[in-house]
Amino acid sequence: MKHTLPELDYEYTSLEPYIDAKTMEIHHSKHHQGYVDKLNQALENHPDLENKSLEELLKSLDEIPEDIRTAVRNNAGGHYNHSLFWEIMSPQVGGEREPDGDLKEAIDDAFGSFEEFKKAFKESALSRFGSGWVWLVESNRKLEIISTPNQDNPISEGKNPLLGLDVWEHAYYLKYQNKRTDYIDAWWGVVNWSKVEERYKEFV
Ligand code: MN3
Repeated sequence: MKHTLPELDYEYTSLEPYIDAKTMEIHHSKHHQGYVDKLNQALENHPDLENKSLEELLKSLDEIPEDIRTAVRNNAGGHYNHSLFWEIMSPQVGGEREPDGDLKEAIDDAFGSFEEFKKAFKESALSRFGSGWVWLVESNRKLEIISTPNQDNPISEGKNPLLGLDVWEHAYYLKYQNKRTDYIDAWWGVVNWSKVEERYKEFV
């Protein structure tokens, strides 16, 4: 079974002005497609791995044959990370965007408040040197913020990603150039918290 590029639930223009259409188009149709293609290529002569889910591949990277381990790590990671990224964003429908219900409670418990959470998340995103991701993860029924380099995924550390922000330059450079901080501030405007809460409920 070949891995395929997931379709978006919205248009490339839908996240404007927070994320511009050109960035969305290149990011989805070129970058993400590239991870999917390279993953399929890496798995081509490994029928035993072809039917594994991305989670299964990422959970036990040390069981992947050495000659394709790096390719799987980068490209199964890239495929999973971007699929999650598209899913936890949605067009702005007006009003303040905030977590709700059990997830809100868990965020308040772990970080003090939503504002404190956003501050810590941003700090982590700004201190990630070079390319990588920042995550809100669930681990042993607790929420944490972690960051990973390249396309590494929290699943490989035994943690469940609920929300992830891509801080590779390709995610923001066209619109925000070197201003990663503006990109992070804007991004809160398109986070789909009900999707994040759905994921949270799967794990707790
Ligand atoms: Mn990306």
